[in-house]
Amino acid sequence: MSINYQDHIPNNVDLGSNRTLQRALEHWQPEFLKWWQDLGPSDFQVADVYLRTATSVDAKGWATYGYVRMPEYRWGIFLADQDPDRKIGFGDYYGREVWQQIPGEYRSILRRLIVTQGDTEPASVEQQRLLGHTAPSLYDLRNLFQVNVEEGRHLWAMVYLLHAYFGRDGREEAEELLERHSGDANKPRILGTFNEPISDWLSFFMFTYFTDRDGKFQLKSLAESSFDPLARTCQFMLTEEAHHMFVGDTGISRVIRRTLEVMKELGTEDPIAIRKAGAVDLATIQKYLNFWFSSSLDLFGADVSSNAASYFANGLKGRPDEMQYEDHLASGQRYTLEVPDNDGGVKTEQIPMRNAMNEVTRNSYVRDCDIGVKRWNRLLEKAGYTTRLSLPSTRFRRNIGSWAGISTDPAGRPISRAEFDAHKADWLPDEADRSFVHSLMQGVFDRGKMAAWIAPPDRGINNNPVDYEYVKLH
Ligand code: BYC
Repeated sequence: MSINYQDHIPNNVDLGSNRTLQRALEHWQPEFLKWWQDLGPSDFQVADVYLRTATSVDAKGWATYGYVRMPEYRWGIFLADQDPDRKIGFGDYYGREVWQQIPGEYRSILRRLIVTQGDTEPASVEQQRLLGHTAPSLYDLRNLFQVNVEEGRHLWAMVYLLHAYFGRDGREEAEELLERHSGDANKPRILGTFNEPISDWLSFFMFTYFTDRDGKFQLKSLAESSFDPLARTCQFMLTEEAHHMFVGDTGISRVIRRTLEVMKELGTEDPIAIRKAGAVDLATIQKYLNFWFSSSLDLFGADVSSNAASYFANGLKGRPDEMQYEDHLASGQRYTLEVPDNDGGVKTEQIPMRNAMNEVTRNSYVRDCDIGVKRWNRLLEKAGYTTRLSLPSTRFRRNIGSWAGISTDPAGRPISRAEFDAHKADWLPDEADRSFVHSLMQGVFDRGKMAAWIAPPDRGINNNPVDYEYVKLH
């Protein structure tokens, strides 16, 4: 079904034929807009931003580009087309018809999953709300706002499911999605990473590389769901999500490229000299990487999870790209896990495969993260330097799962708390690192100009030049 833009809420779910649902969502819409004004991007609401807007769910030509004031963005409800032959692809209901309605016994766990997913979307907008003021260029400012409006749309995607399939409970959850706030001591966002401040652009690029990539893997897992409307919703969200990770990937590449230029110009790798010249030294980049990667690893949940086992059994949430696995039941298999032996070492444990689904997904995620790191390292190699960036071990600085609270070095070697504390500033950004990075954050709003700590992108958006007026400030 094509997207109907005449409706108050653009949609391809024939909202007009369900007056009750339409009214409920129209009631939520002003609350969303109020939230956007209060906690969305600070200022810039009257700027004309060169944004893409979804106009169809086809893989080709699904979006148009044009100047939009953010509060006028057409946030809508778009589900990938229904496949009438789609069957449940894994778990105890393998091979049966997918569900168009939720079986009563799974209502509350499915609601919890949808709420958790939904909660991350406005959280990230809240985390990034002040970044516009320190954008390194109009190109970057536009990308920030593109990411923000699409996270807003992803919130709409989850709110639609809550309203359409969960009755009164769903409507209440939708309201609460606007009541919890990132970093709020009394009503924080559900998952840890989404309460971390993002107050500089290096963190923003790390977040869009590492944390949005968690989004990719969670959405892929939900796109396999036995509950078909959720699967179709997530399929389309993945189309938009790709750009967010691109922003992170190219953002980090551009920071590194600029650092390398400065290293070449100065003929030194000395971090102090590089900082003095206004670029981010590689050690600091590694520390930010360590911070955001380890925080994002926690988002996959515990490595041994009975929740994950029941999601898999019920078909509600599977493995990303389930098709790549031979055995879609995973009932007799076991998974070998490395866990702390509580004596300063490591031991292995065998657990049922279904209980290890969070870990399986986390492993796929780590492999995907590593692709970017390899690409960044090629920049270092080509420039003739031996320093390399790397992902820390999945045991490092964990707060969820078997390694939660266990001190290790970035290689994953268990160490004493005292040793960890002694080295902490070598591995993770400290106050001095953060204030240095903050000192670089000065907004650059002249057309075609770029802050000195980051290289320009290779190309602009939608075939426009890099110096295009991506945001018209008034
Ligand atoms: N922080 O059995 P466990 C995105 C909770 S990002 C705090 O280990 P389970 C985006 C967990 O909720 C993708 N709490 O975990 C990116 C559970 O609580 P309840 C977001 C945590 O349930 C950038 C309890 O611990 N989508 O889209 O197997 C910008 C025991 O849980 C954390 C999803 O997460 C944590 N890190 O799996 C914008 C998908 N980790 O329920 C957007 C939906 C776990 O007992 N969520 N807990 O009170 C899920 O699938 C699962 O809830 C999780 C955890 C993967 C998060």
